Amino acid sequence: MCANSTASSAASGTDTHCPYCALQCGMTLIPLPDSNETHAATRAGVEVAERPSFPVNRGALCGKGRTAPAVLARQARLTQPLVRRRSSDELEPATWEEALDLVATALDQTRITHGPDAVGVFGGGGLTNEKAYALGKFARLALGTSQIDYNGRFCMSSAAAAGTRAFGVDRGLPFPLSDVARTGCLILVGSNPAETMPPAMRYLKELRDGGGTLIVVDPRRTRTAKQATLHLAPRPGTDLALALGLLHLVVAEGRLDQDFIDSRTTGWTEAHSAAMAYRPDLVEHITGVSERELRQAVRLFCDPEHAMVLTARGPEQQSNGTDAVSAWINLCLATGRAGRPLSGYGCLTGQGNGQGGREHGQKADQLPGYRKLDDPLARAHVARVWGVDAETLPGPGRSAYELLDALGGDIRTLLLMGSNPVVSGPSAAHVEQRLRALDFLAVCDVVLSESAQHADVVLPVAQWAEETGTTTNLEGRVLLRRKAADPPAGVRTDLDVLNGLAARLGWEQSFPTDAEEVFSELGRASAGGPADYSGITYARIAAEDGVFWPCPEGGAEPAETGTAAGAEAGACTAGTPRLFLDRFATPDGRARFVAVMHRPTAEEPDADYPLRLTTGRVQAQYQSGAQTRRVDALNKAAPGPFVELHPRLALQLGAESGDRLAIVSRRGRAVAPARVTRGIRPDTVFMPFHWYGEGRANTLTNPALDPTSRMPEFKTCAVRIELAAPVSQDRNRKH
Ligand SMILES: Nc1nc2c(c(=O)[nH]1)N[C@H]1C(S)=C(S)[C@@H](COP(=O)(O)OP(=O)(O)OC[C@H]3O[C@@H](n4cnc5c(=O)[nH]c(N)nc54)[C@H](O)[C@@H]3O)O[C@H]1N2
Ligand SMILES: Nc1nc2c(c(=O)[nH]1)N[C@H]1C(S)=C(S)[C@@H](COP(=O)(O)OP(=O)(O)OC[C@H]3O[C@@H](n4cnc5c(=O)[nH]c(N)nc54)[C@H](O)[C@@H]3O)O[C@H]1N2
Ligand code: SF4
Ligand SMILES: [Mo]
Repeated sequence: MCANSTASSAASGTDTHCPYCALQCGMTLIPLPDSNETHAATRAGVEVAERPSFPVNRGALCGKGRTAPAVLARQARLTQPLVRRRSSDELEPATWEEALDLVATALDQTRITHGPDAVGVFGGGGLTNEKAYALGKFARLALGTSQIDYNGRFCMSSAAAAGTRAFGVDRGLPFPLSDVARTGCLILVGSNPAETMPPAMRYLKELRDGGGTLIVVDPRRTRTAKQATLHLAPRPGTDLALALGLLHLVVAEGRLDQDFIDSRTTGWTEAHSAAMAYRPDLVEHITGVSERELRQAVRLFCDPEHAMVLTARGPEQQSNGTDAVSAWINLCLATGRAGRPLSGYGCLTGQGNGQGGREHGQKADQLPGYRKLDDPLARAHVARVWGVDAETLPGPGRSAYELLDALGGDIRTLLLMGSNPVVSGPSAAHVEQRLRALDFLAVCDVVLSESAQHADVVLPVAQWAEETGTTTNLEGRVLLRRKAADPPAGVRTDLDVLNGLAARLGWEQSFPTDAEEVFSELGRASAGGPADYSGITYARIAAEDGVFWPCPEGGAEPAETGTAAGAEAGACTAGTPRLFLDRFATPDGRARFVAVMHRPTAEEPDADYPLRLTTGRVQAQYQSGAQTRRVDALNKAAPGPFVELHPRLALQLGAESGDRLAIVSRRGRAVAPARVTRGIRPDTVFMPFHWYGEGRANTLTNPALDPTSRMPEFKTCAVRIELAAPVSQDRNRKH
């Protein structure tokens, strides 16, 4: 059926993409000649080579991509199903038959005893489009539950919500990433690509080399911020006030693009009145960014012909995240920096399939093609493709954190596929306790993650280089990950797992195991929706190094479908590389201003918890670390948690680099060594969230949710710091 699904044995290697982040760097996997059974335990049968022809990363890879095959080796991963035995309360090896029977029985029993909504499903933005689609369909069809959501809720959901309300559709970047190098001024808000997407840094360098300017907004002086023309370092959680303050100055300094506002937007009057309250002195008071810096930012942003704003998790993972992104979008609209070549707003999506994973139905309120579950026409269309009555489809369910919080309450059984929330969820000790309170937990994973360790049944699955599937990168470019090696004996694909469970629940025919067959069904289900994939085929992706959605079936040939600007750029003419050049995706074709006002974070510092904790990433570890903490080279580069703090704060505490510090919030206490640096605000501390145990950052974080996106406030909570262990007396204290 699928020409690409057999392992390539070509000595020249197999072209594919990295398993990790949303840049989805192109790479070639070369078979290792001496990969025999002995070697297979400790190393993979392939190695990574550069693939310079792929236009996004042009050959460059970060250390995670280069070492990704290490997680294919047998010793790093699960190779047989595990079942918790009553006698020992331990996970012990089992056959696939037994494991699948147990899971199917638990799912079925829960439905019968407590109703279908007592079964929960939790997915991941790292799953391929085919898996995400099949998982959403499995929940609605085979389980009949409304209770499905996924970890993308913790990722870019605030930007998605703000993008949809402004532009009518949410595609992370509405233009190819390479456009960034040719704009006049780029504002990067709470984004640290030097750690999180290193190969993208070349576009920032090209921008600077070509005379463009870069503004970085980050409470920390990151390696990205060090490249900036101007670095603004607001207090965490105050981006909303900052963007409103910039808009206020744009008006005050006569920098509005009134023609653009009149011809291509609605809602300016209200947004304008809202912004007028944010005088520079007030904004300086809220954010800590000086009036002089605010004025400089407005000059840099408004002087050139083209300019862009890109947000990432900094402003988004806040209880005011959706409004914060709206405020940045308003700034773009008021200055005519949207819907034009080389200008616009975008969000840097995070996970490998962070874009596609949010389009095809593993989200609580969603049907494939970015359709809404509460839209009768969408229900009718998808029900037709699935061969069922639309009446039988459940309605929208709870958001990710609300779902996790309900485990052991009205949700009794959970199927977890593609996430490790015991490390990555907010208030993680509580999440862990909720997982333990379930009647039954089934986990499909590649490795025995910290969450899988709580399971009743663990199903070991194939990954990345061992199976074919598509992902959609941060530009909305649909890519083909090709199979390059056979999985170890004993593992099955996620599609096989869903098929095996569906068969036991009486739905086998609806869950094919061939990825290309699933993709073609996904295309039909998405037809006519905002994220229309119906014109995309594996062959077309292969021929064109990716196809940008929307790409309806029967649309013009690729070269014509690309807009004039797309054709001009040369590299990418497949599908729709650039959105909004003629009209926005709203009913009237106009972008919508949203009148937003600043509001403080859910937990402002006080006498007991006087500091702000923010969290994020380091280059050598990925997310919950489930995969990258199994790679020696990456552990060497980033061995464990730490807490970054300013020398002035360190002095107050009597601490220096290396001292064990206890960081305490209302949720709990974490311990990590100090890393003293001038590159952070003195009122703020930072921890990466990649580790479990005493250094787990998410023990501390606040699950306060944004009212629109339901995003938890990962990027700000109030903490205090104490020395965790006596400091030796004979040390020379200098900072
Ligand atoms: N090495 C590595 N790369 C990754 C990942 C990984 O885990 N490791 N994960 C991938 C995924 S899923 C994602 S979502 C992306 C995330 O990519 P990024 O968003 O670039 O990563 P973060 O480190 O979470 O946050 C970015 C910056 O936001 C800053 N920040 C904190 N609070 C605030 C605030 O209130 N306002 C502003 N303006 N900035 C703030 C932090 O100091 C940090 O430098 O990375 C992807 N790439
Ligand atoms: N404090 C704090 N917390 C955060 C964030 C933050 O900035 N600060 N960021 C949030 C963000 S943006 C994100 S995206 C989340 C991510 O956090 P998680 O959802 O925990 O993400 P991963 O660690 O990537 O977990 C993916 C799991 O799926 C497994 N896996 C990989 N590939 C496959 C596959 O093909 N099939 C199956 N079945 N399993 C697979 C991996 O082994 C791993 O166990 O963390 C969030 N948590
Ligand atoms: S930047 Fe992202 S996609 Fe590229 S090699 Fe690194 S982890 Fe992989
Ligand atoms: Mo993410």
